[in-house]
Amino acid sequence: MRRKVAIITGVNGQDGSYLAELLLEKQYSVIGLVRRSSVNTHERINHVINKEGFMLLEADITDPSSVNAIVNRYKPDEIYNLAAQSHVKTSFDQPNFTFNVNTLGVLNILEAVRHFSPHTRFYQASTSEMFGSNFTKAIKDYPCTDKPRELLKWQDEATAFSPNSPYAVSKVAAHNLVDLYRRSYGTHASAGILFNHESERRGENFVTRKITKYVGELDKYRKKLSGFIGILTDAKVPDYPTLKLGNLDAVRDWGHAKDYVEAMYLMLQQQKPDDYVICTGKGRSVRDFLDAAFKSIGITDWSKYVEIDPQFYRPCEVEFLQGKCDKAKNVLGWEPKITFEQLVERMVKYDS
Ligand code: NAP
Ligand code: G4F
Repeated sequence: MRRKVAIITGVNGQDGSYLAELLLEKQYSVIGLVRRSSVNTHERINHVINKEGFMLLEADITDPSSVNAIVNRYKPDEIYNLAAQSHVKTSFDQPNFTFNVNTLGVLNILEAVRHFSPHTRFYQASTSEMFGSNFTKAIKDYPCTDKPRELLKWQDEATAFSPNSPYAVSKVAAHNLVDLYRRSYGTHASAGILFNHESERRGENFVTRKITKYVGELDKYRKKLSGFIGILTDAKVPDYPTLKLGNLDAVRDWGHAKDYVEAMYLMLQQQKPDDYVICTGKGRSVRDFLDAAFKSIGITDWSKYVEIDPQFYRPCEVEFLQGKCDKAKNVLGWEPKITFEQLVERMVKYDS
């Protein structure tokens, strides 16, 4: 049987590495694209590089020549575009670069598909950041109980976009291009509106991994110390450096990346291209994440370890993201498997 061919851009990123594993398990030939670097950036994919069916090629998605040449040569069944300048705070400092990669890069791939491989199915990594401060709301009544009325808030495919960063604006523009190419040229292009997803492979400057790296290191240090001074209490380890963070009240809907790449794959197996929200449905604050991470190493009061540093505030913040993914559940049959508690525990354990 012919192996399906898939191209993954951003294969050495968090999601790219999980998706490469998934597609190889499904017997795809996977072509992973990486941009040129003076150092080795393959840390997350070292374990797949020599697997049968995997090939690594160099291409920068901002360079149409390299994109055109690869799409024309391999005419893949599927392209998953995961490459991006994906850090929201960085996008305020490097807006042009962010637009070049996140918007023009997408245009380059869509054009390459249109001209050289129109049968190719395309996945675009859209994001819940596109909703910005917007959400849909409803009041839930409990008529037969004394329970107070509850205000419910969420974002789904019907919620209007209201981007709050250059990153989010660049992703809205790319999202609109996907829709335009679908309607104009019949391109089989789908966009996954993914809420935050993390993992043991998450970049170290995203808030979850920044926290678990710190907590993991602290755990190792406390264990070493307890060898000398016995069982440790909640009391702060003397002279231990603090963890400097920004807005602790922001709410995010955090899932595990391994579950989310499954949704990407399912989107491209559908007859009809479409957009899907992918999330867990449960928002938690950065404080909640801190609670869970510190609790996993036996610390309930983390206040002595954490310091607010305004340098991590953003010029414009997204305060609340909590998705509703009924469409993905009904059409794709997708549901997240890894819980928030398991996610935090896995990340802290990996970093300890
Ligand atoms: P990530 O770890 O930052 O990976 C992004 C990858 O893109 C990196 O490997 C990077 O290469 C590559 N890249 C950047 N610019 C490139 C260029 N010009 N040409 C080729 N490759 C380039 O991000 P992620 O968390 O895996 O996210 C994957 C995608 O999903 C991104 O588009 C992101 O915006 C989107 N997304 C992520 C989340 C989330 O919570 N993780 C949620 C919604 C949407 P280097 O390794 O060389 O830097
Ligand atoms: O971990 P973050 O940097 O992720 P953010 O901004 O939500 O973006 C991530 O998720 C998006 C999906 O919604 C993706 F599209 C995007 O590519 C990326 O993967 O920040 C989460 C929250 C923010 O509200 C931020 O202000 O944590 C807050 N925060 C507080 N202290 C911090 C810090 N964020 C970072 N990165 N570093 C801090 O010290």
